[in-house]
Amino acid sequence: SRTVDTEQNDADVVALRDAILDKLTYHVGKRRAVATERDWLIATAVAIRDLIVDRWVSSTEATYQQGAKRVYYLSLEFLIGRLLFDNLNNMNMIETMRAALAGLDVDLDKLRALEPDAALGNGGLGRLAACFMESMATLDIPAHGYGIRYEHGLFRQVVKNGWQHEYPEDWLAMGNPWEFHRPEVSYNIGFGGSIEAVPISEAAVRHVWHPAETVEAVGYDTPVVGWRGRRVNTLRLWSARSADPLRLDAFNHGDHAGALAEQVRAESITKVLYPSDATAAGQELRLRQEYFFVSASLQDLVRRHIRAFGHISSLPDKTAIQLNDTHPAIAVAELMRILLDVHQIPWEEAWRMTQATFSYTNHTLLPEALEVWPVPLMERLLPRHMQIIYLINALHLGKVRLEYPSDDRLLSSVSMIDEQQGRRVRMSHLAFLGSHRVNGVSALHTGLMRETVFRDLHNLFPERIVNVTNGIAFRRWLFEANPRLTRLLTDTVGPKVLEDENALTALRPLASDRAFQKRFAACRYVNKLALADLIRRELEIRVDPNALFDVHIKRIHEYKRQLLNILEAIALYNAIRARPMDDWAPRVKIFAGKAAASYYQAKLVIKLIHDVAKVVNNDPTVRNILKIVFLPNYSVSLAEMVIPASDVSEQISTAGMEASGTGNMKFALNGALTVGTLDGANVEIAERVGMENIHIFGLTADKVAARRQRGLDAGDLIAASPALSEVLDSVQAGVFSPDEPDRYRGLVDSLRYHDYFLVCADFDHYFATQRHIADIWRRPEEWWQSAILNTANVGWFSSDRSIRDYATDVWDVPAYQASA
Ligand code: DL6
Repeated sequence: SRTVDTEQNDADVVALRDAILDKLTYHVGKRRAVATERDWLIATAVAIRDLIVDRWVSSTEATYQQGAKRVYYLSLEFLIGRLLFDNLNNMNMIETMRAALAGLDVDLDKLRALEPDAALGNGGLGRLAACFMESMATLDIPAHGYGIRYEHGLFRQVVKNGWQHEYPEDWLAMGNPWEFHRPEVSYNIGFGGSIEAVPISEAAVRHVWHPAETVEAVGYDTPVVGWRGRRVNTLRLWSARSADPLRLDAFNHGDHAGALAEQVRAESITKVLYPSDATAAGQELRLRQEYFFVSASLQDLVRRHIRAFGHISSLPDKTAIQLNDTHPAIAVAELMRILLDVHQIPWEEAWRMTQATFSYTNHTLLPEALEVWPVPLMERLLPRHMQIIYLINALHLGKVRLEYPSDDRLLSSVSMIDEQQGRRVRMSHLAFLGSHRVNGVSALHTGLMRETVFRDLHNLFPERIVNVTNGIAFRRWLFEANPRLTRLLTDTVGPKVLEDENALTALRPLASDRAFQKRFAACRYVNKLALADLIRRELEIRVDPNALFDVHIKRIHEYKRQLLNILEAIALYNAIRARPMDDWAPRVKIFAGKAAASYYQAKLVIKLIHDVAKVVNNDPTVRNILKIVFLPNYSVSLAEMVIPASDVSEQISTAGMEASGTGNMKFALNGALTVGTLDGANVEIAERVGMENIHIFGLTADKVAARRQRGLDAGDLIAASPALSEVLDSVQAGVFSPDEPDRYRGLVDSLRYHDYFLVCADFDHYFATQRHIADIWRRPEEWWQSAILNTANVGWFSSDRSIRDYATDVWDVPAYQASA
């Protein structure tokens, strides 16, 4: 049978090679002799896409035939990254493809590196959406993702002299081989205008919205391949265009730019990913983006439902719509509009259907990231929706008033209209009231939701808030990103580890096995060699792959406290200089991440990291004991390279501020030890790996709240910490910024007098914890035992588990079980 297998493999390789050549000729239109690497990439992608399409068609047909309930995931962000390896990996075709391309003298790994990242998201929220799409396909859940096909995704970060600069990213410049343009799938999206009340009986009127402006939404479909091609779902992204391509009369009169003005205005809706990541989003364009994609998606899914089931009334039985944060929350009013105005469903029934259909995930408690839209803007842009929101609110407040007749505080807290700084619509309240389930993304975060932002709504609707802790797609973050470790795992545990995340627990007994530890460490070492090579090529900095790689990669934000990390680096630098002959564990501190373009403090932290790196990396006393590296233009692909090469994972947010984190899970899965606060999902990681295998420090969320109550002046703490005093004094004095000694004066002042993120409060404990980690690093048996136990115990953080939780607790749909 071995011979039969080999022959089959050979036949597969030949068939694939022929298919690629065929695509090169007939899809790309090139001869082999003149084909560029880009041509090969397209031909390869399209060849594999054909195989995917076969599964796609059968998945779609089966869903129609079974009349299955569908899940719709509405998200303004899908941080997909590259798809070539993801698709090959899930189709189990990496090696066949490698061989087929080798026969054509083409290197698969070169093609992989050539593919642009689809960066249609800012950070964790968008990446979670991508992992969830993959898990839904893997678990055989009929699901569609809906979002925006941004022409320019998250900006390209270039660091010049330590300062971040933003440039437009251009992922579509070479075309996108994965997507299918669907010009026939288009919907009109209205904005502005007026409402006409047309009497339809003595007692009733029908509202007709006459928009002042109409934009067309056109669909682009990308197949989403589940593990082993079990199921292929659809990610449908909308692009905007104007109904009329140009005004010919104006053009013919010589007004060439004016003739295109409408087109430009329409297309601007899907031009760029909104750069907000927890910053106030007050721009009209953002609201237009939100309504645009929500309206197109709802029109599309309602049309599909009616085609499959004949009538709108069964919508909630056959449809679950997940609102990924409040960005799509206007969907609640839009579905009400469709039910009331288009299908003439009575209000009570329409509201019941809406609540039964929607559920909403909250991803942040940060006040500046909770969307509120000024009422005048809403009235101007979405007049009919504003009427509906007023009525939902009036009925809701009427019920509350009946139960709590004179509680004005309660009424204003649960109202959808915030009256505090002008009248603004609270999108979180709209999403909450329009949903049957509202979830947080880690146990701690869900608890805080119940106690803080949603406290009063939670008391009114105590069943509504549930927790679904986030997860990550192991296919991408272990199998694809770390093939060496994956091979070790399949050799040791068997192939079931690829199917069932719980199989990782079989590693536990091996954690103290020295021979296994060595094999585990060897995988890391090879990954570190590759990363060291990248650092040398990108930054011309040489790092020692035997040093401890201490990694902090994520969006740059004050609450994520890259500042705490770099201050700790300065303290370590001071200590090394004070006692250069001590037995220091060599360490490379690696940072990467983007700051929102308008977020000055975050950009200043990037500059500080570079300034400190320049001094430390060039100081002969430090020799190679400490190196500091900032890798520019952080992306999904960069994370895939860095995480498997990391020894320490920095998850050091101010407790109570990181809703979950998902990077923390990726590192732990790949065997890095976490240094972290009891924040977000770190809490649950600690529960699973055991407190002895994670390095927790700092104030807890309760203590953070208490400390903030007492005031934010950190004078007493600084005075009590010689190390911190020395660090702050040197930064303030311009030791790291001799070209501009006052550069960090404001930053240090805010730490001294307004330490909102508790950097000073957590500093000493963080510093001591880092030294403890260095001690363990010097005891390899202990280190690798701990690393292996991390990998062994974090199977629960698979996004398959998260999606199973959604399937049972939120959507009421069946999900595939490996053992079934
Ligand atoms: O739930 C995904 C992800 C969490 O892991 C992060 O902790 C959380 O910050 C992020 N939330 C957002 C929303 N805006 N903000 N901030 O990106 O969601």
